[in-house]
Amino acid sequence: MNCRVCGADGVRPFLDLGKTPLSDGLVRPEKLDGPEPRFALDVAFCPSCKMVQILEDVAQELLFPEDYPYFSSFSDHLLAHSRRHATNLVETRGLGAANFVVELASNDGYLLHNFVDAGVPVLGIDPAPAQVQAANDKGVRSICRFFGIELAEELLAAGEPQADVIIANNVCAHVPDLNGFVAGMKRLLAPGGLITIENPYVRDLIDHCEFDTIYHEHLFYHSCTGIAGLMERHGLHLNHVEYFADLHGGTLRYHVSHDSGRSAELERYLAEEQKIGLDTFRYYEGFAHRVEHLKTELLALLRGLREGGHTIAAYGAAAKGSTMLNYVGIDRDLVSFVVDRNVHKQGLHMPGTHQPILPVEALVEQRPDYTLILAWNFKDEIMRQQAAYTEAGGRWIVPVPKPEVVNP
Ligand code: DWN
Ligand code: ZN
Repeated sequence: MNCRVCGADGVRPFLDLGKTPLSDGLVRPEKLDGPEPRFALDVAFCPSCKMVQILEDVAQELLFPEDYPYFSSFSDHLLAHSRRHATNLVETRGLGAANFVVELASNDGYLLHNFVDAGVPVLGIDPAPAQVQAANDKGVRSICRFFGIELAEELLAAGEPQADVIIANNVCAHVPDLNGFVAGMKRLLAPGGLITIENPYVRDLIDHCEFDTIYHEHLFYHSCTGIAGLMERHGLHLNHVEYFADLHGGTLRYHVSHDSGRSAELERYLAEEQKIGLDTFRYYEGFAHRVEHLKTELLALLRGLREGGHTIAAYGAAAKGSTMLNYVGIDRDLVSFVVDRNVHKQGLHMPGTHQPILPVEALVEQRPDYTLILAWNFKDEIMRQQAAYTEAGGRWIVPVPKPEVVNP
């Protein structure tokens, strides 16, 4: 088992989530009785470059098919976060018509439209056709491609300028050739330019038992230590880091450039990661036991409610929700349906466990006694939005960090 990033052997597995369907592989009704591919899902730690990674390779075409269902614009919280980020960059870097901002994995233009509104030229790059179409429809110039060093060279050869800002949110977990991806960023970044990279923080995954954020789309689980080493190997430098506790269960935004120099905040994070041993296998080796305990607790809670005659639904046909349902073994008898605001997901079924995905109105219409929040990273926004369900007596269950019934 060689490391995907540094090539060293001796990568050490610490969690096996079993044969798992693809988390965004939502099932069409007519395909429910058909074959559904499942793949092993093992997570490991590289003692050399400290990168946490999964061991299985699933073809990108399978992970990101033509009908890839994830659209970023279905979360008000994420849209507000993105707007703040764009506005801050425009103001602090004085961006205008003479500048150029590129987003890698730009989805449906959820973030870049803020730069367009500010008169800053942009280019969105994303491999999902429907999302790219949605971005172009809203005036965000986007191309449907996977990014890497080849595309960076192609863009420059075609006359595109180097970028003053490159944004890469929730994509550096997804790219098999992470080295080619970073080399492409190095090539595309203008002198004095800035790269900002957002990813869920592997420390929160372990500390808050967020095992459901592990799925085949997410090849890597990042830390300051891992990112710093990765960037140095490509002539880039990690300069600063910001933390957002309320995004995707805990997100770090890494600031990277051609120039060296580390902020006090980054030095603090690096020292803390070393102090808690996040750069050693010891930090991960007890995690599987904690995940197994959460599974047992959640199943007991759900089975107890069902044996008491209560009905249970779920909220959020999220990729993490698929890992949660399949690993814990939450079938349609325990949870009868899932609701989701994303119209592209409604009418389909959850991977593996096959609960139907309904519009969110079904919560008030069908009034299940309890609703398990699979998209727990947005639980506050969701419970606020579904106040009518709560007022009608509906109760909420949050699965991580500890399965419990919560009152908004
Ligand atoms: O890298 C990724 C992570 C960071 O986010 C991608 N795999 C895409 C995504 O993963 P996910 O599918 O687990 O993401 P979300 O954004 O946590 O999924 C939320 C789901 O809940 C979406 O299907 C949209 C839905 N939703 C909703 O129905 N009502 C979300 C909100 C906020 C709502 O109010
Ligand atoms: Zn490595």
